[in-house]
Amino acid sequence: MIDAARLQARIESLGAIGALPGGGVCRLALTPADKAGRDWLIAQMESLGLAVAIDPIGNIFGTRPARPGTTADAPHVMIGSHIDTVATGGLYDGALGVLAGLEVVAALNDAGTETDLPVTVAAFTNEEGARFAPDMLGSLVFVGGLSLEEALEIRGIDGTRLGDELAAIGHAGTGAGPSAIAAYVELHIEQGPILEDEGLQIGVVEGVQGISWTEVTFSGASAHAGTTPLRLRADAGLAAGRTACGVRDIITAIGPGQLGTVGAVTLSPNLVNVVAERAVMTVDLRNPDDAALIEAEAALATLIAAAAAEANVTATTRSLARFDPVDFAPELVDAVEAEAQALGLTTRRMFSGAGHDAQMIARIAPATMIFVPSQKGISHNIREYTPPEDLARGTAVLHALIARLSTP
Ligand code: HGY
Ligand code: MN
Ligand code: MN
Ligand code: MN
Repeated sequence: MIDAARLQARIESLGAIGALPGGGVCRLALTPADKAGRDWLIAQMESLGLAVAIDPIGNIFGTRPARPGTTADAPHVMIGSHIDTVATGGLYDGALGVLAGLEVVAALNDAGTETDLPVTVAAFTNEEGARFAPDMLGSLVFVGGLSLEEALEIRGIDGTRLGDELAAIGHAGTGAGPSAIAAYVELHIEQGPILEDEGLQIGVVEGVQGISWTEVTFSGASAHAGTTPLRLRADAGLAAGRTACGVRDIITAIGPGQLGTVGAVTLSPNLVNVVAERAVMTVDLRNPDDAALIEAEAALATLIAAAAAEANVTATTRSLARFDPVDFAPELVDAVEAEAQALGLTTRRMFSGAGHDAQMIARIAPATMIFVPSQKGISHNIREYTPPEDLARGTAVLHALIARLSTP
C-alpha cells in the first residue's frame, strides 16, 4: 500500500533543493543544485536499503534485490525518470517518476514483499537538455545511442564542457545500471491539458512524438541603425525575426499534429542602435508522424535560406537533437490500462508531447509510461502543479504494475 503523505513529503523535500524565490525550482543538469538533489536522492535510496550505483555519465541506479536464490543475471524491473529541471521548473516534472519509484520500494519494504526480479529505481542525467543538448542524454548514453566520449565533449549553453561539469560535482561514476531489463515504467505528469480537460485520472501512454531541435546562426555585419540604408544592411536580427514568424507558417502548412517553437534567440551586440551582426536561435519541431516531421524540417531549411537571403546574411545550422517517434510496448500499455481500471480509475490512451527517458529505454527493453493530470496543462513553468491525490493515484497504479511485473 503506498503512503501518499510520505510521497508528498519527499516531493516537497526535493522541491526545496534549487527552490526559486517566487516558487518552482532550478536544478539545471550538473549544477551545484543538481548535485545537491542527487546527493539527497542517494541518501534516500540508501535509507530504503537500495544498493546505489552511479554510471560514468552520472545516471543513478538504486536496486532492491530479488528474493534469495535469484540468479545474478535476472532481468530488473526498472522505474525511472529524472531530477534535473529546466531553469523555470516545477516540483513534479521528472521528480515524480523517481520519487514514486522510491515510494513503491517503501511499500514493498513495508509489506516485506520478496520479488522474483530485482527492482531498480533510476534517475537519468540531463533529461531536460536545457543546459546541454540533446535532451534525454543520460538515458541515451545508457542505451548506447550516444557514446560516453561524445557526451563528455558536449558544450553547454554556458560554454562549459559536460565532462568537466560532471567531474566537478563528483558524479562521474564507475558503476553500472542493470544489464538486463524486463520492463521499464515511468510515471510522469502529463505536462499538457488533456486529462484535466476531459476530467480523467490516468493517461495510458502509447508512445512519444518525434523531436527535432535545430540551432540556427545568422551572421551579418553590425552597422549604425540611423545611418545605414536598408539596401546596405546585413541584418541578422531581421533574419531571426523572419524565421521565428515563418515557423508558425510551417505549422499551418504541415497541419494537425505539427508543433514548432522558437525558445531561444540571442542577438549580438544586442543594442538598441546597432544592426545585429549575429543571431543564434533554436527551433524545436515536433510531430507524432515522422514523415510529417521530415517535411517540417525541409520547410525549415527553406525558410532559413529565404530569411538569410532577404536579410543579406549567411546562415549555418546545427542539429541539437533528433529523435524519431516511439511506440511503447503494447503488452505494457495494456497492463497500465488494466491496473488503473482495476483500481477504479478513469483512463484514456494518449501520445506524449514531451520527450522522456522512457523513449530511450524503449530501444533496449519493453517500456511504457503512466500520466497524471497537470493543472491547466502548465509545465516548464514555476506554476506547474498536480494535487497530492493525483500523484497518489498514479503511484498506486505504478505500485500495482511493478508488484505484478517483479513477481510474474
Ligand atoms: O523537451 C522535452 O520534451 C523534455 O522535457 N526534455
Ligand atoms: Mn520530464
Ligand atoms: Mn521537462
Ligand atoms: Mn521530458
